[in-house]
Amino acid sequence: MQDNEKNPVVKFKVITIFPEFFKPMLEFGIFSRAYKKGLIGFETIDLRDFATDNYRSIDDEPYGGGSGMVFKPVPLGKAIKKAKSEKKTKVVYLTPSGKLFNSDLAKELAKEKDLVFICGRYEGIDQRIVDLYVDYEVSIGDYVISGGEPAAMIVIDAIARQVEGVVKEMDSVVKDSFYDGLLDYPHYTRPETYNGLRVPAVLLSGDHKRIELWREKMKLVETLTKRPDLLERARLTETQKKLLKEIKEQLRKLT
Ligand code: 6GU
Repeated sequence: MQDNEKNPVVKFKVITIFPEFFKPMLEFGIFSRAYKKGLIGFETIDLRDFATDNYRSIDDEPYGGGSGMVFKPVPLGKAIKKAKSEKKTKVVYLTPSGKLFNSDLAKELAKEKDLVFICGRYEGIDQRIVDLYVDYEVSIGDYVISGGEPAAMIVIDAIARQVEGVVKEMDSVVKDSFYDGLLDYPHYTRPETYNGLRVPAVLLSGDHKRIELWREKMKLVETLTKRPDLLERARLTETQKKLLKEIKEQLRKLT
């Protein structure tokens, strides 16, 4: 898959044995629109093109024995060198042993101009590639999936959303879950009553100040009830701290 000719804000390059995996990203949704507008660059690099034998083999048995196969350093090293055309390229290796990906890391990586992603398969890649070339080892969660490709898609999409202009209204990115370390407030649309459940009255009041306050409060309620761990790390504003105190007091009264 070749990159478009425009001058993107961030360029993503993915080293993979399954380039076809990424085609839908360029066909549907927000990422595809940003790519077509030239805001973001995207390119896949087929690892097998860098194989050094007639069988196009890119993996081998692990030294020391054991199960699974390991990506050989020679083809992968060549693919990385090809991908690292620009000086300031950063290399991201997707692995369950990596640092847990989150909104802060997405924002940090969105400041880069040129990012290369290595999608592992099998037991992993030769450690010397990590030692020599990898800047970030990134995991998408505490579970194992069969290859780095779906993880790369997730990480790339999340980074792209932080690039100015990719999401039409940056306002909606700022209000997304996690942007300020909290979960989002609940959303409602027509009809007013659905299966006997009414939309919260405040949202129909037309009183924007009250609606804002309700939403701020609900973000805290959502986070407190579903992800209390996030609250410990979130840097709350004075207003949020006050609201949280009120919420906790109300909850205490209920129990
Ligand atoms: Cl990045 N890759 C694989 N294979 N499994 C994972 C992962 C990545 N993150 C969590 N599990």
